Order: sequence, then C-alpha cells, then structure tokens
Amino acid sequence: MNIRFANPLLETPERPAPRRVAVIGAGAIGPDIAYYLKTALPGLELTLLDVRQQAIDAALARLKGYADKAVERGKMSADKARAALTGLQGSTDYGVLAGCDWVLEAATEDLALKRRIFADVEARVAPEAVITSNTSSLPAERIFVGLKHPERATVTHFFAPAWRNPAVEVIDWARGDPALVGWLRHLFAAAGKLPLVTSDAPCFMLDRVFDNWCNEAAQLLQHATAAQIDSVAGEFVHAGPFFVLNLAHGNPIIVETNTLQADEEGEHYRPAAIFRSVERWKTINPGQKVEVAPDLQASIRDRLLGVLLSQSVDILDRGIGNAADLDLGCRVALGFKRGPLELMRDAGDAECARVLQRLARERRGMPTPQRALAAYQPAERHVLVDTVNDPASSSGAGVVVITLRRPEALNALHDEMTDEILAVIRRHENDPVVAGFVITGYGTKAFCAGADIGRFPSMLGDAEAAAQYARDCSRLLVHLDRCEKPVVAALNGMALGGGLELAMRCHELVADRKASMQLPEVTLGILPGIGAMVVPYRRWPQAAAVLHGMLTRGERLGAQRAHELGMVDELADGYADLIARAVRRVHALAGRVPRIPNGPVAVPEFAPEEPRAADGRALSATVVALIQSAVREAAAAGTLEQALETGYRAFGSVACSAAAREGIGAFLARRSPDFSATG
Ligand code: DAK
Repeated sequence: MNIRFANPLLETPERPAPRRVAVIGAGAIGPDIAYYLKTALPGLELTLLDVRQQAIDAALARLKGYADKAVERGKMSADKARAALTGLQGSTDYGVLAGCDWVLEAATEDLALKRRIFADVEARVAPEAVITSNTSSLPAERIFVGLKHPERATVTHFFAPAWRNPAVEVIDWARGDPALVGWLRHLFAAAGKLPLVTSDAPCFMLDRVFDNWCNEAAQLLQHATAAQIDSVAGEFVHAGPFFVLNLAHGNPIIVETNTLQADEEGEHYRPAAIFRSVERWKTINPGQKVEVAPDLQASIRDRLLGVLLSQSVDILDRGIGNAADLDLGCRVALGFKRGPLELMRDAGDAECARVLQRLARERRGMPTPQRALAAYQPAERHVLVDTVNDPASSSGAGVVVITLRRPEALNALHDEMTDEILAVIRRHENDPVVAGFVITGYGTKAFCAGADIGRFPSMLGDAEAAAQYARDCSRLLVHLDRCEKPVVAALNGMALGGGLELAMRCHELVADRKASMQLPEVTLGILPGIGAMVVPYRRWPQAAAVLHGMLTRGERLGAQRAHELGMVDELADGYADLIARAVRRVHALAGRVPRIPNGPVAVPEFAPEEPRAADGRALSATVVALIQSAVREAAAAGTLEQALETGYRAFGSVACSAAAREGIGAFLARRSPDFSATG
C-alpha cells in the first residue's frame, strides 16, 4: 500500500484543506457526513445536494437538531454551533458543483446510479477537484470506470453515525493517486477521524467482517432464535447482530453486499434467504441475556468466533488492511469489545485452530489461514511507529516517532500500551542508525488523557497491592530516566494525569501552542502516584507554586505558561511544526541527555484553603492532605528513587480511601462525585 508514515499527520499533504464541498445524497448518511465536516472544519462552504427538496429540508432540520442538542448538553458552544450551521445549504441544482474542490457522493448503493452521478459530477467540476464515494461495498475500480481523471477519485467509507463514529475507510486503489490517499488520511486525522486505509476489495475491510458476521448469525437461525444468537454474541460485541440490523434497517444491505461477495468470491458468502422475508428481528436489547442450552451456546459461539477469525485471516492474507487497523476498526466502528486478533491471541492457537476447522467443515469455502496463526498478530496494537529523518542532521540517523493511538479513549494509557512503548524503545535504543525518540499522540485533541479510568476499580482497596502496581507501572518511566538516547515528548493536545507523568519523564518537552497540561487525579479522589508529586519539583523548582495548584486543585496549565515556567522547552504551531521541532531537539540532545536532579529540593508551603477544584467543585480533604504530605516528604527525600517510592506508597494509601471509590465510581457512572460523606 502507498503509505509512507503510519501516523497520517506525519505526511505532508500535497493539497490545501478543502474550502467548498458538496455532499450528494440527503438520505441517511449524507447529512451526517455533512454535519461532521461542518463541525470539524467550520469555515467550509458545504452544499447538501439531492433531487428531492423534501429530503434536503428534512436533513437540514435534522442537522440543526444535532447542533441544538450538542449545545443543550454542553458538548458544543453556541458560537461553534452557529459556525457549523453557517455556510451549510441544500440544493437540488447540480450547477452548484462548479467551483467545489471536493464532491462526496452518498447516494443509494446502486452501481449504475453512482456511475451516472459521477459522469455528471466530472462534467461540472475542475479536473483536479477531489471526488469520493461513500459506498460501503462497491470497488472504486467499478464505480469510477467512466471517469476521465480517475486519479482524483476514491472511496471514503464512513460508519454510522458518521458525525460521531471516528472510523472512515480510505481506499487505496490502482488508478487513484497515492497523494490523494495521503491528503485524505491527513485531513481526516487532523479533523478528528480515524482514517483506515484498505485495498479495493468488495466491501473493503470492516464490512467484510460485519456483513459476514451478520450473515453467519442468520445462517444459525436454523438452530436458534435471533434473541439466543444475540445473547451469545454479547460475549464479543456491545450489541448483537440482529439488534444492530434492526437499528440500521440493515437486512437489504446484507442481501446486497453478500450477493456481491458471493458473485465474486463464492457461494459461501450467499446471503441467507431469510433476510429477504424479515423486516424486523425479534430480539433482546444490548446487555440482556436469554436462556441457551450449553451445547447450542457452544456451537453458536464457535460459528460466530469462527467467522470473525476466518474473515480476519483472509483480510490480512489478501492485504486488504493491516492487523492493528483491523482490530481497532472492529472496536471503534463495529462495536466489538475486543478486536478479532485480540480474541485470537487470547483464545490461543489450539482453540482457534479447532474453531476454524469446525467452520471449514460446516461452512465449506470459508477462508482458512494461510500462515501460522501467530503471524497474524500486529507488532503493536496501541502505538504507531515511524522513522523520521531530519535533512539538516549531519548524523544520518533517524528519529523513531512513537504515536499513542487509542482514539476511542483520547489515547489513554493502559498496561499494554505502556509495554508497547517500552518495547519500541528497547528495540531501537542500541541501534546506531536511531538518534532517539519522539513520543506524541494521535490526532490533534489529546497527547494522552491519562491512565485508562475504566481499569481503576481493580486497583482499589489493597494498599500494598496498589503501591506495588504503581511501582510496576513505572517501568517505562524509570527506563526513560536511564535511557542513553534522547526521548522528547511532543504534546499535540491535552496531556492529562498519567499522560503528563509520561511527558514529564521525557528528556525535553515540545508543545503545540494550543496544548495543555492537567493533573485531574484529585478530582477523581486519587493522586498521581507515578512521579507527578516528585519529578516536576526537582526538574522545575521555579514552577512549584503552579504545581501545587495543579496537584491539589486540578488546575489546568496552558502550553504558553508552561513554556514561560521552563517546563516546556519549545512551542510549536501545528502538528508538522511540532514533530519537526521535537525531531530537531532529539538530534541536538545527542550525548547530553539531561537527568532528573537526584537530591532534595525546597518546596513552598501549601496555602491553607478549602479543598476545592479550580472549577469550584468540592474535593476530598483526605486526598488533598495526602497529596500535600507526599509532596513534602518526596521533596525532602535524599534520592530520586526514595522520592518516587513516597509517591507509590501515597498511591497505596489513597487507593484504600472512600474518596477514591466515590471519585472513580462517579466518573464511570458519568455523574459528579460527592466527597461530602467520604472525607
Ligand atoms: N480513560 C478512559 N477513557 C477516557 C479517558 C480516560 N482517561 N479520557 C477520555 N476517555 C474517553 C471518554 O470516556 C469518551 O469515551 P466515550 O464516551 O466516547 O465512549 C472519549 O474518551 C472521548 O472523551 P469525551 O467525550 O469526554 O471528550 P470531551 O472532549 O468531552 O472531554 C476530557 C475530554 C479529557 C475533558 C474528558 O474526556 C475527561 O475528563 N477525561 C478524563 C480525564 C481524566 O480524568 N484522566 C485520568 C486522570 S487520572 C497509576 C498510574 C497512573 C495513574 C494512576 C495510577 N498506577 C500505576 C497506580 C494515572 C491516573 C490518571 O491519569
């Protein structure tokens, strides 16, 4: 595939951002795509085009409703909502296409119709205007067959709801310009999406998984009810296949896409006949269970898991997509609890071989693995790894850029991601052609939103275990303290909690001017136990008063102020500038990596004040007192190691507090914590 960098924002786009866009089709997904584009790129002039004025009116009303609701829920400012709706119009006149620099088609899945639309579009737009189709199944090679300038066309396949679902497949096809794929990846990643590049196979990557998952579920109706199948599927997905089909009115789509796959690739893909006669499935809601006899349960599970594994190995064997994207896409776009390759790894080779053999027996023709199962696993799941060369550097060595990529959780850290970062550093730290490392975040919103709060409840209640967990979790940070090669943090957005603790252990920090730092732990009824109560006071003692406010009130620190305080070494404007500066600093640090001062440090007293967050919310007095005493004790500690140990033990203490239970429980239940009863 034509991809130079795994992180799309490392590409240099060869075109400017779009200014005038038309979305053709005011049905289900077209308006949602339009809403996404207008909220992500508010200055855009966007026309929603359809042959039916009524559909346009309904769509525009729907989009106004989205914006009103977002403002009502505090998810969007009134100004931003106004900007999103300004420059958005509907039209039935294809004449508006003249002057558009991007036309995006989201009409019905009908090849002849799409070809007619594209012939009309091409006759009206400039030869260099971008043309994309939102088809979920039809290969680009077929849709764009009649275009005079096919190189400026491709498929951009969104997932419902397109304004919110981050995934979008970008198809890299034989006659498309590779630079167009680079431009679209960059544009989408900069505008909050997760672009996944796939080849031009029918149904691309994710719909091959989803359509065949649904079709397999329908084949199983010979043995079980829809509710029983959805109930068993609940092990793998948040919502069962029949529930989703009801929601998306998906039966005709499966008929269409699986017929396409069957005609092209074999009868095993032929859609179950029942899809043509049923409008709505009688099934259960997500999370509900119904009784299923153990034997039946096991055979449904085998077949559902089997089809997931079979599709996954086929996608990878045919190079339709890559392994990390496949897992991430299944989680983000399709609502799987774990990616199919994670399921494969966790089930083990013998179990997967059994399940695949059963599928091969019961569903002849279904793809089987062409390699050892271990070969399908991605090298990294949660980080992207790129090598960037600085033309100005005389050493000729490259810089390894590690990008944290968990877009579903604003790049929040968990153990597996921590281990992956550490493994990448270990892999390259003795390599003479690597000058050092940059750690950054995917997208433009967050460097890292801290540790994954979903995993916190298991840490609570046992002081020794929690302190030990903090020690164990510091393995990456302690490694950075000793690393001979320079590691520079490139803050592309928010750096929160554990994410900021990671950035603070990098040898230098570069930040986008819009980036910010925050330690929200105190608002969760916990404290930052893996360095933030220790390291910044030793590295930047001049910032001690500000650090006090960050730790005990959760105050936010903007990049500009952090730069003035000396915490950020350099400010940048935009992602490209950020990475370029970080890479230059890695080269400049060669042979003189700074170390965190080891000895004790003086810290000012904490002002006696009510435990209250920067936003006015009441905090836990117990937690604030624990933070203050840990900061004092750590500052007085004779060595960095002893000081860090203070932090681990303080985390152990806080993990046993009622405040921690309340704070974390409240976050996960999406409510405000009430520390009045917890102390
Ligand atoms: N963990 C898991 N998911 C997260 C997350 C996190 N830290 N931060 C955000 N997300 C998820 C959100 O839940 C949401 O998921 P969906 O609802 O879409 O499923 C998605 O990311 C997008 O976030 P929002 O919809 O909330 O986006 P907004 O722009 O509205 O808000 C926000 C952005 C950053 C203000 C908000 O997401 C937020 O407040 N996030 C939580 C920030 C936070 O409190 N971070 C944790 C700090 S505590 C330890 C080691 C380390 C640590 C502790 C112990 N040991 C080893 C012992 C570290 C602790 C921390 O980092």
